Amino acid sequence: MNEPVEYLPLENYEKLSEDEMQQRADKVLASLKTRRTIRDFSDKPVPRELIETCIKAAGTAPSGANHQPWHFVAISNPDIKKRIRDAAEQEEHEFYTRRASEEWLEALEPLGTDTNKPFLETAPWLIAVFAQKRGGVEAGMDKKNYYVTESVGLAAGMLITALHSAGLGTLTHTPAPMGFLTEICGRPKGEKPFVLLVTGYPAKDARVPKHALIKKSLDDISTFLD
Ligand code: IYR
Repeated sequence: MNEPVEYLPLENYEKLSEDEMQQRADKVLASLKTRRTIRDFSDKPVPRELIETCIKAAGTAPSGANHQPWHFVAISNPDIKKRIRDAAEQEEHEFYTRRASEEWLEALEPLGTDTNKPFLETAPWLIAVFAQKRGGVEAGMDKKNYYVTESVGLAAGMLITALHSAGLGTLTHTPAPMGFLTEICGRPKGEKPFVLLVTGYPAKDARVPKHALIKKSLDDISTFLD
């Protein structure tokens, strides 16, 4: 027979007035509106503890059956960053010269991206996010995980939000394919690289493509059935 579910009272719920709720939502929006994906990073070091705190924040994300099917590898070691840059640039060269369709290259044109990825060495931290096919609610378990992509996507979004809120710039980088990250980061074969988050301070002269400032309106992105 199944064990009965054990429940605990909900704790730490912050009850706010409607005015306070709106003010909080306005503040979150104002902050998130200032987030930009950047590719020009300063080499100024960022304390490891700040990165640890942001990873802990990401680790609070909801996940299928609460299996938390993610692993974050935070890299500041210059030799490892160089290995990652070399491998990524090799893949990107293939992508830009052979693999990408005309349509894809056209979509990327306004972003000004190319094979060259100096930020992979300049930025103080790279955070490789891995998705685990198997795991479980506790470390060391080996059960099937569920909604892995959705769960890791949510955690990655929360990581970006945490890093941005902490005053860091980020680049959501997806060198394709990124299988090389599994080997360089020493992760098991059952873990799939999900995204490589580049983070640090923006360079003094950091620029962003105008294209990235186009944001769809509320009407474009939502429907209310009330
Ligand atoms: N991975 C390549 C290409 C690239 C693809 C998309 I979709 C982007 O939004 C940006 C870049 C690169 O990093 O250059």
